[in-house]
Amino acid sequence: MIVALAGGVGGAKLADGLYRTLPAGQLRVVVNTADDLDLFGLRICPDVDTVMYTLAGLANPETGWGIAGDTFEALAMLSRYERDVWFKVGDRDFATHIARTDRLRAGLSLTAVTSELCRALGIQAEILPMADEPIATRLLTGAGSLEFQDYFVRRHHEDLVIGVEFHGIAAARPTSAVQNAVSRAEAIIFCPSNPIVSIGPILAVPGLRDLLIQRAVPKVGVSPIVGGRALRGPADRMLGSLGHEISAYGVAKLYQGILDGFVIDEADARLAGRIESLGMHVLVTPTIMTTTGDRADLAMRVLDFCTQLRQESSSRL
Ligand code: FO1
Repeated sequence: MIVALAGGVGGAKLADGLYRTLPAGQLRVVVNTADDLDLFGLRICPDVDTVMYTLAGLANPETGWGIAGDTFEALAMLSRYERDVWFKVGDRDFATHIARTDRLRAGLSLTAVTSELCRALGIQAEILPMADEPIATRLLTGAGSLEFQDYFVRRHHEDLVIGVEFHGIAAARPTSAVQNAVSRAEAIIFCPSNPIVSIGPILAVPGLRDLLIQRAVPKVGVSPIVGGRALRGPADRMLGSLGHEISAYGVAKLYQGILDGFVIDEADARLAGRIESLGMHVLVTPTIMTTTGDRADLAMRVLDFCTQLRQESSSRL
């Protein structure tokens, strides 16, 4: 069984490749929940839903988030009622949030509700929220402290980020489902998600980083930065404004002491030596996932890399 850590669209693509490559039931994806928000009285979990829709084959291929072919009639009606509709929730997507909120209000945990939704969508992998407690990323910017989706969607992630806070994180604990997944994993893969606001919150759940460090199995990350640029979103600018190198090396350095392998794109081959000096093995390979075939190809290469690391560590014993 393989565990993947993922945030939004980039992470969901590799999770999908792993899902299509591994035997049914052999993938558990631990997903960031610090982007979650309450809107129109509903609980919305964008990263959980992005992974869920992607694995179910429902995701909108143009945006990577939301549902393919969704309509926006409910949002248009809300606009007539003069409600602010900057966060584009489609009609079918609304149904997910209604079902989730209904079950949360009935007393189920986010983990249990997510499991119900995944089962209903026929997903044969476990999608595990990183925690059941509500956690909310806030970005400290020149325009003040902003809620994550306010920064990301409403303000088009244009503000310079000078600090990041995960509100509620101190009270959070790894769920028993996440603990169980990590303790049974044969390999752990950090998907190419934003290391600061997607993987960062997962590692900040008290106790989770140590659980990962303690596991003596291959732990491999895939860089979301290629040629000094984020494949999507603000990861490159965020790394820079927070004082990190804007490169695959800058990402690897954030994972130093946790990962033993790092996958970088051929465009970044010259960084391999520096990343190895962080104590990681490096795989240089094409990492850009344009087609669904690319997802499975990358997943296979990452899994082969894990097997190679496992063989090397057992031959050293
Ligand atoms: N991203 C956008 O850029 N604009 C949107 O209007 C938007 C709406 C939205 C609705 C539901 C959902 O699950 C995701 C949505 N996203 C939207 C994506 C989301 O804001 C980000 O991809 C993640 O939070 C970052 O990982």
